[in-house]
Amino acid sequence: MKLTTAGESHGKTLIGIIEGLPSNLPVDIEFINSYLALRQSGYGRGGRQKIESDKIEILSGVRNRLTLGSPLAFQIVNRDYANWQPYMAPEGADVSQRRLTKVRPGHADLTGIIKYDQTDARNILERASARETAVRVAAGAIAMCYLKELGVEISGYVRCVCGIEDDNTYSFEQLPAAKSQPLFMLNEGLQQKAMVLIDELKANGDTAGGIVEIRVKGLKSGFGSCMQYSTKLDAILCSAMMSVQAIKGVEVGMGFNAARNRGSAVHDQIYLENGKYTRSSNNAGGIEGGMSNGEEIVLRAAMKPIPTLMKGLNTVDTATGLPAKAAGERSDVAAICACEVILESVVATALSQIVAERLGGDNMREVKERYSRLP
Ligand code: EPS
Repeated sequence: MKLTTAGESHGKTLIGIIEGLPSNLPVDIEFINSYLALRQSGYGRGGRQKIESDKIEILSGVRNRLTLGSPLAFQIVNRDYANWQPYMAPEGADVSQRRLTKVRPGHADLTGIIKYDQTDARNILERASARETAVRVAAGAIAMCYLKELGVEISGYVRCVCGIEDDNTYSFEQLPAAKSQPLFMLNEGLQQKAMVLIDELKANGDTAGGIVEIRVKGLKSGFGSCMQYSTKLDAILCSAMMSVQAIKGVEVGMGFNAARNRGSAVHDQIYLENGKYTRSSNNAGGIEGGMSNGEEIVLRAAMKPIPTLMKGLNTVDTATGLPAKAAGERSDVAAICACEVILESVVATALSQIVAERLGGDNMREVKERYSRLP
C-alpha cells in the first residue's frame, strides 16, 4: 500500500492516491468525513477552519462502497480557493500579491526559498502547510477501515499542552471520550487550565504545542521485523509520526524514561499462563526487537508550537535584507487536537502498509483468512 499526496493550502484542491488496497474493502464514507471534521475541531484553531468543511470525494477505485483493488484516488476541495484563485491559479495568477518575504522562524520559508530558488516564500509555504494533512487523515481513515476488518483499533488523546501535562495512565477503553473534549484531554481540571493558557497566548499573539499519545489495540505479534533495520516496526511508525508537520520528538512505550531507569525497572517480565505468554507490564510499548509483541502499541509525539506567531518574531525581510518582524498571517494558536487525529491517521496508514506486506492478499477474504491463521 502506498499513499501519494498533492495540493497546495490555498490551491484548488487536495489530492490523495492510495495504491495497493485489496478488493472488497468496505469504505465507510461517513466515518471518513466525520474523521475529517474531527481534524478541523479543537480549541485554539484559527479562522481558516470556519471557511473549510472538509469532505472526501472519491474519484476512482471504489464501486458501491467497496474497493476494486485499483488505485483509490480522492480529493478534498479547498473552499478558500474561491478567495485565492486570482493569486494561486496555475495560469494568469497575480504573483505580485500575497508575497511573503518576512520569513517565519520555525517554518519552511527561509530554507525553502533558498533550496527552490524562489523570492516569494508563498511558493514554499503553500505546500509545507499542515493543510496537506487533510489528505493524510482521509487516507488514515481508509487504513482504519482495513485494520478494523482485522480487529485492530487505534485511539489516542492529548497528554500535554504547552507544559500543562497529564501524567495519568488510561485504559484503551477510556481514550475515545477524549474526542468529545475541547482539547482532547482526559483530565478536565488540566484541560481547563490549558484552555485559559491558550486564551492568554492568543491575546499575546503567541502559540502552543503539546504532546499526544497514540495507542494501537488488537494487533497480533510478529508485525515488523528484526532482520533488517529498515523493516523494524518502531522505526516505521516513528518515521510516519515524524513526517507530520511540527513534530519534533517521538517515543515508544516508556521512551526517554527508560533511559533514566535501571533494567529491572524497565523490561517487561515474561510469564506463561494457560499456554499463553503474558508480560508483567508494557514499558516496551508493544514493540520488542522491532516487532509487535501482541501488547498494546504505545506511541507519543511532541508537537512544537505553531511557527506563525501573530506578534511576529525577529527575522530578516529577504526582499530588502533588513531586520523585520516575521509575517503574522492568519494562524492557529494551538492545533494539538488536529495533530492527535493526524498522528492516529499516519500510524494507521503505516501500520496497514506493514500488515499488507506481511499478509499480501488481493481481496479482503484472503487478507482476513491469512490474519486469522496467525498465532
Ligand atoms: C497553516 C496556516 C493556517 C492553518 C493551516 C495551516 O492556514 P491559513 O493560512 O489559510 O489561515 O489553518 O491549516 C489548515 C488550513 C488546515 O486545514 O489544517 C500553515 O501555515 O501551516
